[in-house]
Amino acid sequence: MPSIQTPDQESIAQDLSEKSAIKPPAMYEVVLLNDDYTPMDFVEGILMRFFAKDVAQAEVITMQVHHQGRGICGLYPKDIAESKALQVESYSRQHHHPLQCIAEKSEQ
Ligand code: TYC
Repeated sequence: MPSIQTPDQESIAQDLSEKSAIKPPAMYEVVLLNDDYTPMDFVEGILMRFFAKDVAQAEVITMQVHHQGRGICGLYPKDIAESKALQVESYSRQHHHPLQCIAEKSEQ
């Protein structure tokens, strides 16, 4: 077996190692959007129930969404982020609130 690779073999080996390299999963932010109707205490409850925030953290994020239009609830792998966003919207509709929650790919 020759130890020196031809240019072709080299580029194939490099291609394979790049493809099989173990990368951390892309992370997604779960984001709450502001609206004019959902009560503040309901949003705080969402943050505690679905994102394990304590009261103080929930108040800070709720006010951030209220004043800035959006706020990050947490960072998760894609399937978990999408599932949480769906659960939050479903729970909100069950309680007749229009709260919107989305999952967005993180740039970090
Ligand atoms: N803006 C809402 C109000 O004044 C409160 C609110 C906060 C709504 C955060 C949605 O994600 C939200 N009642």
